[in-house]
Amino acid sequence: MRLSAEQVRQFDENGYLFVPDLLTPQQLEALKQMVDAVLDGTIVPEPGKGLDDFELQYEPAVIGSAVIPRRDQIRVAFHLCHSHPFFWDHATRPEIVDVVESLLGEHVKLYTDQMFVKPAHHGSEVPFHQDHAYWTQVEPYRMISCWVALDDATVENGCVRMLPGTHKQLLPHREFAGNQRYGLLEEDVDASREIAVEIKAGSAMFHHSLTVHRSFPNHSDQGRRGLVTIYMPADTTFVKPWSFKYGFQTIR
Ligand SMILES: O=C(O)CCC(=O)C(=O)O
Repeated sequence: MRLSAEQVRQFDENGYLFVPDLLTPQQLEALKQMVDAVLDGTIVPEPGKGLDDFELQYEPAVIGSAVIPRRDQIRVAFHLCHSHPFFWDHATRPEIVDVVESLLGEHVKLYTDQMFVKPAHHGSEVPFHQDHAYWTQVEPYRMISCWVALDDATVENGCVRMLPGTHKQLLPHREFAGNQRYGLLEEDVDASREIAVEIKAGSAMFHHSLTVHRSFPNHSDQGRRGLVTIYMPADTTFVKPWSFKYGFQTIR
């Protein structure tokens, strides 16, 4: 779906855009089944990738627990689209890339994906950050993430929270201890402007790589998974070396 001029204007103003019903119920169901299989370890990456398992980050408070299922111990799964063709097909879906093209122009490269799992009861927070603080190898500072909800994302289970209009400049980030080693503190931003973006499963939010956002821990009974695919304009300049092992392929 190409965006309307009004949707592009909203994105330019806020630095993010909600897109309802991006996936059909059938597409969502197929995606959830594959994600469950990744989390349960019942599928493995495509042969030839040199990987025994997907690239996973675990929740430190529960890693290795004998009583909590593996799927509820995982915090983030990285680079699924580079490890299994099903997720490549998701990252290059016309429904998503059409929206990205409306925002970035007609030549688009795929960077990667990250699945933020946030399991029920012990999903941990993601502190305030701008994605581009991790990607300063590329200029201009303008990449796009598509965050697709696999479960209903609510205030209770830790939906993503955006600071509208913060996509105009890169803020100095700090080194943190813990999972997310680099981010912003509350005092670095105007947190009073924060919007909790609740998203129904199958719907999506697209955000600019400079828009400040975070998510809270999940203390609820409902898991909250979001699959994020990340794109850059194909004419991006690499101002510093970025030896990303999967490379950056032009997908449109
Ligand atoms: O899903 C989350 O909780 C965080 C998402 C995020 O930080 C991102 O999409 O860049």
